[in-house]
Amino acid sequence: MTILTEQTTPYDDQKPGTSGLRKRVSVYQQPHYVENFLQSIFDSLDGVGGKTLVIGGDGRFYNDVVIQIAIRIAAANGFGKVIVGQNGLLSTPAASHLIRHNQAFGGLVLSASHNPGGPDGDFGIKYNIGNGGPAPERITDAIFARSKVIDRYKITDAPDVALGEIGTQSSGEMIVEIVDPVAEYATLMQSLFDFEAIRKLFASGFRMTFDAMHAVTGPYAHVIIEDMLGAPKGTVINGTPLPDFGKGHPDPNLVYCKDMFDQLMSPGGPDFGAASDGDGDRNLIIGKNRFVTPSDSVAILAANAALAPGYAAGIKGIARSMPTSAAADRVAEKLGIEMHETPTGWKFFGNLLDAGRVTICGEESAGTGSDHVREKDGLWAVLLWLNVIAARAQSVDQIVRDHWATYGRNYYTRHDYEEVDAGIANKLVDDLRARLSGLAGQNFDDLQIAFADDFTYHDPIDGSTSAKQGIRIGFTDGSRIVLRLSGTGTVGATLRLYLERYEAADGRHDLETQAALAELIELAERLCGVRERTGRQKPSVIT
Ligand code: VG1
Ligand code: CO
Repeated sequence: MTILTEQTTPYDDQKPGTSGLRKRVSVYQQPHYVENFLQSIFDSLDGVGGKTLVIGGDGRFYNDVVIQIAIRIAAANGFGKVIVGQNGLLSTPAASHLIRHNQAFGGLVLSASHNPGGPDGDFGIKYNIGNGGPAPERITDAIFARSKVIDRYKITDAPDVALGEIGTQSSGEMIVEIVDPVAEYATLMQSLFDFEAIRKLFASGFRMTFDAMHAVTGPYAHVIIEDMLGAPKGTVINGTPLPDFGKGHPDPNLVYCKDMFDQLMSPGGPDFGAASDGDGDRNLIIGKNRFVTPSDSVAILAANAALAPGYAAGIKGIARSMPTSAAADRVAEKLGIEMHETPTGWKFFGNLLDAGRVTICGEESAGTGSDHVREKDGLWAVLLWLNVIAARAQSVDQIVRDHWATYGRNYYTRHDYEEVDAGIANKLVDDLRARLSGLAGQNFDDLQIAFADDFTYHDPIDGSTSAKQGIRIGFTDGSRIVLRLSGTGTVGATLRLYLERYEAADGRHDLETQAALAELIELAERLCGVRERTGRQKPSVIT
């Protein structure tokens, strides 16, 4: 085995977005594209010699190719050991757990998450640091800076590793440990939740369907939900990971999980439906006749977390991303605990979790998690819901209604305009930003603007500042319009418009969401002009 130093030329587009570097597979297939980015990551880290790196991905097309390259580049850069999920698979939360459990230096998560896969789909690489969470901006900025000037990378000529064989191998001087992707994670889940109570729930006839969307959670859900918790075989559907996710779109929302939604809304349907995304960090929760909005789910799980053994001592604080509804804020207020508002993306929760300031975190994009790992965690959210259902002996619908009756309801929706011309989208946001300072105090029908700004986050732990994180227009009655550009899309720009209106505990909670927000949706169009300026009649996706 020899270590080779290969000459290369830089690419100018290797800037990590909200969650790693996501590009079309064809972009990743360009000569040295993967090698350049991986070497840029390793060049941005100090003291990797002899250290351990965790590597795994969601099994999408190109995963197997990139893992072999990553192993050879890691060996050439002096890592002492890599821990790799069998067949290259690790869900994002399981990767986070393995990094922490093994006190690894960091990890590579190979995924484009909820984006479609296959030769015409997307691929992604994300670097996670030793706490198990996505690298903070200070590191991703350094990686991007390095990628723009890189002129060589180091790689070995070692043969491919047998990714299917559990056990220890070597690649050159480096140890390669292939592990069962599920085992450690399942043990962690067992330590947090009342498996006995959930087993009894299933034994009593409670029926559930879990859609793994042909993505990474299949093996996890089969083991945990069917084998360990005793749900009947067949509870988990689409449970075999496929490189193209069965040509589906592994985003667990009401568009791509419409069949499940319809089942849950039908009289003979199951009691509970759930799904997760490509890399297993998102969750969809639907009860019989009740879809749970992700923002509500964060709030409800925070309010009920103490029912699960792992959180019996109570939660320390809650953090939510800025566009996520304020439902969780009301829970934090009632519990008398800290509440934090962070920019979009899990990397901003890491410091708060590490400092022990918060226990539960969440995003409106179907991401919920806790201090058990440093990523959002789809199956964790599903298991916590099951634990709460078992402990309260109530249906999802009852739990949600009770919550609203206690805290009030934050009607909430997100309208996405996908693959918009990037020039138009950027100008729209810039123009709106320029008008923000004059908006406060203005009246629109019976709504008055209380504040309008471009969100800047000041991290209370490390003092860093992240500016331009999305436009917020808040109204005196608690309603809110938020507009931001997605940082995970790979074609053109995606505009996300988030709308929220608060209805007090004694108010009306049974309105259809779009109807409840109709006035605000029209006002958002008057203020932002998304439809007018993009020429779109309606959003691509409404969640
Ligand atoms: C989206 C979501 C964000 C989430 C991110 C990664 O980012 O809005 O909440 O953290 O995806 O999720 P953006 O920049 O496109 O809005 V995942 O499951 O794709 O890793
Ligand atoms: Co994901």
